[in-house]
Amino acid sequence: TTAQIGVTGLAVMGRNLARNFARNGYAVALHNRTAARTHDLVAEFGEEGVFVPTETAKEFVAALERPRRLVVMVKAGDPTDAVIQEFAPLLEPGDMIIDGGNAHFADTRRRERELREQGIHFVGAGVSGGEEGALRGPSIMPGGSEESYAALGPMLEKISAKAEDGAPCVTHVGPDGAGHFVKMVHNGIEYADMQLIAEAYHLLRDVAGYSPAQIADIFRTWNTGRLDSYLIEITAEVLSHVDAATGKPFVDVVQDRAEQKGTGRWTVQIALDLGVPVSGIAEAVFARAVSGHAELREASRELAGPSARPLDDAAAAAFADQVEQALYASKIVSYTQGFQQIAAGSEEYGWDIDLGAVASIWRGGCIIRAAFLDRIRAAYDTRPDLPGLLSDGDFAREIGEAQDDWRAVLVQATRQGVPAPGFSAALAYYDALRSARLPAALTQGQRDFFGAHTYRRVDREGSFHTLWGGDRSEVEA
Ligand code: NBP
Repeated sequence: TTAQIGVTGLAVMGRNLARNFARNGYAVALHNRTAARTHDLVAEFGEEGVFVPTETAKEFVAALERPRRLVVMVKAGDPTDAVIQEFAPLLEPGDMIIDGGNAHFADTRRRERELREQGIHFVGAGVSGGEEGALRGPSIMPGGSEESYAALGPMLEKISAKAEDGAPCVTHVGPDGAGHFVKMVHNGIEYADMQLIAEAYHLLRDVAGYSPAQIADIFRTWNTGRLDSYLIEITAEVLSHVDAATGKPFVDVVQDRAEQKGTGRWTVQIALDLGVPVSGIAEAVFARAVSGHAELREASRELAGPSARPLDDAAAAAFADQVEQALYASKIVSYTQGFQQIAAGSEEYGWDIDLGAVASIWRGGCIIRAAFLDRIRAAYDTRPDLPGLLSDGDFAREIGEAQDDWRAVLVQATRQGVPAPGFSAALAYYDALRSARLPAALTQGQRDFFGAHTYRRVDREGSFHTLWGGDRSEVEA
């Protein structure tokens, strides 16, 4: 049998992706560095579809119809380069290598450029949804050439998740590294979403005094409204779970140190390079870092805290409603920032990314899937040149309606000493954008004072410098 597609790298993601292709009627060639994984897959799931197991790179390549479609699902970084080096010499012009791993987009750009010289299409494709998504339908963010998408798109559309309106959660994001860039920002937004939810939980617990089970119910209620999303849904599941060994709430027996694999950090690093303020994502990455500083936290436990007391029952219920407003408003801001970063990357690298299409393919399959994304899609579809989500009339109105409660939540958080870095960073961004005048004028004055860095005036064109060390007269620079 010749296979229409091949998957190399059959750990949890690759295996499930291969099964997904097979279940959708494609003949799938299989390969893994360690052949045992290949044989295990066929032994366990062989009846799900047509699999062509192979052991060597040569056999694998020979099993594929031309032009070849070769999906690489190995550990990101050096293993991906090793696999490319192994297969590229065996391929012919027109063949496609699809990297579905979590590659850094700069690596994807380099690999695409190198393979293009050989006539091979390299498609860096972000895949979101974890192992369950890989099997039942992920959100897929492919970059690479138009030509490769023409050959791959229909297959990807078939195996991808479908949004509620039936639209496949895959689109050609843009050339070279565009897909992995968008996947990176997706993960950054995921970090921000998780942090905001964690803050809401923390406030409901330590300010309002609710139990994890009660908070699970609050999240379940929220999930029937505008916050309806996968992350809110699983939050309720996690919060209502009881540890079998101790009978305690599960969240109380897990160590409070959040780990990370690095895509959130990449998002912030790249945002710094691009000069895009993704403060919500940055606070989420830093919050995980703070949680991990065990010694520092231990040494700081005796630091003075506020004397305020938790709210009484009536106040707690009202506060919970306010937290919903704060969470929603902060979420609007973190998506505003994330989409801003995609727009900036698109501009910097000439990707011409359709922001509405990105929102559309995140509606299903991926971790941040939510009803909310349909609204973002609509906002960009109505106005593709939207300067930012906060410029959309509906989002502006909603955040305006939420802002009093949002501020009230932060007042309580501050008074009671509960950290809410995500909520506060989001509000600071909102207030900064709203401000007619920012203190940046003073910053410019200081820079001119100590470094003669010059400034621009509000009333005249040109660059100016004040002779701070002399008679303080102004000169044109
Ligand atoms: P891993 O990231 O754990 O990678 C294991 C696979 O890489 C195995 O097939 C292994 O072969 C292969 N491999 C390694 Br390690 N070094 C190799 C080398 N030098 N040459 C050839 N093969 C090599 O697997 P995963 O968790 O399934 O993830 C696959 C990719 O998908 C990663 O890039 C990951 O970041 C991404 N991703 C994961 C998730 C998720 O939820 N796990 C979600 C979205 C994306 P072996 O069997 O011979 O050791």
